[in-house]
Amino acid sequence: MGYRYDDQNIFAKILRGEIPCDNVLETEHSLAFRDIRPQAPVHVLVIPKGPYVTYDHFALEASDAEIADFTRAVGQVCQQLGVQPGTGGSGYRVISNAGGDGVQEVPHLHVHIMSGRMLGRMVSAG
Ligand code: DGP
Repeated sequence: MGYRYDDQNIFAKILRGEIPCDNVLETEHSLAFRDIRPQAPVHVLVIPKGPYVTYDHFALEASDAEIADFTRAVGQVCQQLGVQPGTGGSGYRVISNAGGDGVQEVPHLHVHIMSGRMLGRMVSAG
């Protein structure tokens, strides 16, 4: 079965300017903004502008230009937020939830960049 993109999802509405966001970075193919329900002092979402549902969808079907832009955008956001451990930042975690087991709420690919507190182990049950 192919990927089916719902263009009424909340991030599609943000991309169309129908609802506002706290913008962190915009590039040709990507947008970064603060999560509305932050789970860490720093909690930013990075999304591609294209209609991709999950990370695997994007990784398999996006153009090289989109993939390069998105990957660079994640790096630029980390730089902008000052979280890079290599340059004195306190570190961060990048997460992308997909589907049911991944507990994905919004069906438009996004990576969470979280930082600013000790984030604990990678996965907790429940
Ligand atoms: P998930 O799909 O489970 O990876 O998480 C979706 C995230 O999106 C969740 O942390 C809350 C955030 N979110 C949901 N609606 C909005 C919104 O309207 N604006 C912003 N900035 N974030 C949102």
